[in-house]
Amino acid sequence: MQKTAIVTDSTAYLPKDVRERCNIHMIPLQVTFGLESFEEEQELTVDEFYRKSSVQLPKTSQPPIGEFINLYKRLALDYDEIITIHLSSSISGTYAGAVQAGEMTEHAAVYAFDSEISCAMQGFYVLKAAEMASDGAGATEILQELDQMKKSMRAYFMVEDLKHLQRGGRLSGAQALVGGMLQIKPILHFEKTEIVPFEKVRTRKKAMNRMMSLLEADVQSGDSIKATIIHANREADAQQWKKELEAQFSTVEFDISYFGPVIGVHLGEGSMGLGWVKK
Ligand code: MYR
Repeated sequence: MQKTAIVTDSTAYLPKDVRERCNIHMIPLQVTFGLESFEEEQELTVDEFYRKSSVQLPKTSQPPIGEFINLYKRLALDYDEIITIHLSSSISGTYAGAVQAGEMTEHAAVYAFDSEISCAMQGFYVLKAAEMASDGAGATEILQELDQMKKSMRAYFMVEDLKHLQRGGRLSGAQALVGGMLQIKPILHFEKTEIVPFEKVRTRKKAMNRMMSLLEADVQSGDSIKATIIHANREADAQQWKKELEAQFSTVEFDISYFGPVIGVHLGEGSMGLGWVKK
């Protein structure tokens, strides 16, 4: 009998059928165009989002705390423990909301996990937690495993234009980029929950090659790895890159995921990333 419920937010971008099959509960973040707000993954598809955002500048917001409280309360009727896994605490108040709601929850212990990342990599944690929970593991065991995974979790990404990240105030250490902001395609990554520049690269192709060389270093260390390409409305490019990656890294299992509306607001269309973790 499963005693631990698994909750995440929409920025893990786990498809609905996967969430349903794996018994994963999801709380959506929101995107606002003018006076109209949409819950991503529920009321706004990725296609609609990129279409709309080409004409109007959207904003994002964390889920209202009531959403967490209501969900945890409902889950507490059936589960002893709840693990709630969220996007990095430095880029959104979502994790803080989960912690606060957890403290207000009775009849179940709520454990909030800061993924210190987002998107498909957050999804890796969620899927592992869900698999362990369905095998009957408790929160302590699951959280230990997630902490272990953190050691090998990697994600690098590039944006077409840094203005989105700057406008949303989600880029730390940006002074490292001053001077060549317009000409470069910086590779970014997470360091201690924050998005920081990793390296300055001049072209998209060079950025993609550099991400491949970073993956190569980990593959060569002998670890068995699974990886995901993440794209912001660049499905064909992602498919093409997947072919190249599969040809170069025959032992790695590759998947394709996407930067959905909330993350898309902050990165901009055309962004691409590559993330991986030890299996
Ligand atoms: C909110 O309004 O609370 C949501 C803010 C989301 C900020 C997203 C910043 C970009 C994250 C990039 C993740 C890349 C993962 C590989």
